[in-house]
Amino acid sequence: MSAVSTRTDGNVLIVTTDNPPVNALGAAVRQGLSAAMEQARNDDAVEAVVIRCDGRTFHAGADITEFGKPPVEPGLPTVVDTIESCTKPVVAAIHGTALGGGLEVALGCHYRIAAKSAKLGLPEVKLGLLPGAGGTQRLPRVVGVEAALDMIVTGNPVSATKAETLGLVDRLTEADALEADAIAFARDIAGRDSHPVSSRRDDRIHAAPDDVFAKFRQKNARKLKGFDAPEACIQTIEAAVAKPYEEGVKVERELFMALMNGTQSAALRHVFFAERAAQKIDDLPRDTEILPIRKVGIIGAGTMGGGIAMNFLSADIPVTIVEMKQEALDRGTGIIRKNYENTAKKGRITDAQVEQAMGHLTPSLSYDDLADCDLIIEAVFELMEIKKEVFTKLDAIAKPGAILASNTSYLDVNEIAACTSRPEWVIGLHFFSPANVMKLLEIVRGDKTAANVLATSMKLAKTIGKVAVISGVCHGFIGNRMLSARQEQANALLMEGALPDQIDRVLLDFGFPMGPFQMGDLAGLDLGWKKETSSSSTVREVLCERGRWGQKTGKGFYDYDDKRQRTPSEEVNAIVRDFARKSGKEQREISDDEIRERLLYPMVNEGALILEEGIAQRASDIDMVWLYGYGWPSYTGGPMFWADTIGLDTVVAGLEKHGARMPGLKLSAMMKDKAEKGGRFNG
Ligand code: T1G
Repeated sequence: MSAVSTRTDGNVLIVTTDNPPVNALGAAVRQGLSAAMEQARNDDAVEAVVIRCDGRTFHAGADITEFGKPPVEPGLPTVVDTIESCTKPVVAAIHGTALGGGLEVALGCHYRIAAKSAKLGLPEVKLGLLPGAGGTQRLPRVVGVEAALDMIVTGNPVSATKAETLGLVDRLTEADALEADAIAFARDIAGRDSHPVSSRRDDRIHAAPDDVFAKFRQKNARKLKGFDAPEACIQTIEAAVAKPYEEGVKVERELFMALMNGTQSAALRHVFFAERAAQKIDDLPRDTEILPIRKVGIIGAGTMGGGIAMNFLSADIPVTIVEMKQEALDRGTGIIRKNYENTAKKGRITDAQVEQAMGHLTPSLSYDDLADCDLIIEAVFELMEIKKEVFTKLDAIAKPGAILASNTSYLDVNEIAACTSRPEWVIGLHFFSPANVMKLLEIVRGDKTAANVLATSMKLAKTIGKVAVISGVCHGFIGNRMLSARQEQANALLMEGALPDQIDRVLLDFGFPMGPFQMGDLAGLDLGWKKETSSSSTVREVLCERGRWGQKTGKGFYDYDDKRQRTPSEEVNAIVRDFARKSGKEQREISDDEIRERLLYPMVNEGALILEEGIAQRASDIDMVWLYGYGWPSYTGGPMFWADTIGLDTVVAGLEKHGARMPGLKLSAMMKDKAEKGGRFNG
């Protein structure tokens, strides 16, 4: 059965693609569209054409699984040109999402009709690419330079309503009336003498001020730092303004191929599929029962509890939040409201949405108010005995079939589950701070966690907009366990002569939003520190004893001004040198390369051990943890994909070279074996 079929309705030829799941423009679809246009050209009874798709969406782009493989004719640029050059009017009927090559096909059409619920966009930049089928030249001619810059460089889709305002869509309709309205529209315009041809339009392309590109680059410099594709996107739109269409598409093709053959696009395509793979739990049947989560309980209204609550409130799921004392409860619910009001002030939500979310929140001082919750998440202090106390109480009050979850970030979920009579209903749901912002959710699977509890948690993660990754039980799960391996080396490098600023700069240059010592200052160096028991046994203790608790006291590893701008501290450098001398550590000049290798290679090695132990299902899951939980630069694909890119032999050689300075490191046998065989973590 061909992916593309045609039928006529009077003088209109309807070309329908049916290529689940998202009507990607793979080779068969491109060939089918070309053949359909041939049919339209040769059939005199046909006076207009409608291009539409069956299923949940219009074409959602080129088939990403074909990238990197030998090209199959016709290429998408040719298909789009064929559509555009048709002398009979072609109407695109858009529902769901017209994305990437899909929107380029629609731009090749002479008219576009869209369901009001549709979204239109060119997200190629998110794959480290740019629109490669004329989109960079046609879109600015249709919507103008500013709107095109925004759509192409951010890759964010626009609503059909916005698209109509921009002139990208000619008419809006109801989704269920789309096909009929498109055919009626096509029949209506069939008799017109001429039809708009995007590539030849110049009524909008020259309307932009000369400094539009300079201003755009300046405004977005920080956000786009490290990525190759955004700048290439801007250059193609500059070409659209400066050159005739035929010349502009040559610039587009050249830059497209350069990106396609680059490492960043390979990494970002890996991220695309890794994010979707993470949702799959290998040993769970696809029809595993999903439990309804209609009401959520949260214990602890502190920073984590409050942030976690917001995820459910924003998804219109009622939350009962419990605290021990009224004052703490008021403070916690007050911060939740303030966070929403701040978001509204930035225009990202309306005041009505603030009230709607807050309307779902029930503060309480009693565990009994959690008795009818479908899911209860504990977010109390990170101490095992406190966790056990809470779960023992929960076991007594929670209804049968309620999921009991811990937001622990390190502790043994099996041990917590063992203090209940229902360990199969216990799971770890490890959110990342700020929990209402960070996209990652580590779902920690205990030895006895039931399949329906796991599957329900994974589904719920998607409902609240999280990227969820399954982790087995070990200290620190996937993310924090690898972070500890890095921190150990960061502390060792400090003792050997590298200063906080140098170490942090190496990771900033690599693409992280901040380095280990900046992170420490942000989280607070006094976390887990007790003045009474402090004994100057680590640099961190000495800093705390000196009141250097981090940003909260205006000084930590760095000094901070009132705008929280950091400057290296001579006092800290002296403390570090003094500490090293007292610990008999010889100080030396250390290169940035050594620092990068000693911070990142042990993380990769720990990731390999995590894979060997089956704590993570697949290497790409580890990449998702680090991208969405710890700011690993996405254009390198994550630690495991990055290691594949630089070569596992390079990582193993680096670890062996620095081995003497990593006494505790256990080299992963699996990684060593793959390195010797030229293997990769990600297939
Ligand atoms: N190619 C191949 N497979 C795709 C695909 C694509 N373009 N889009 C989705 N899939 C698969 C996906 O892997 C998953 O598979 C299933 O479809 C459902 O997707 C020349 C160069 C459309 C908004 O970047 O953003 O055009 O896991 O889970 O949440 O200029 O998919 O089930 O096996 O994401 O409902 C540009 C990518 C391509 C859009 C639907 N297009 N897709 O979201 O479902 S580059 C894109 C999406 C291009 C041209 C260039 C989303 C979606 P599996 P899903 P969803």
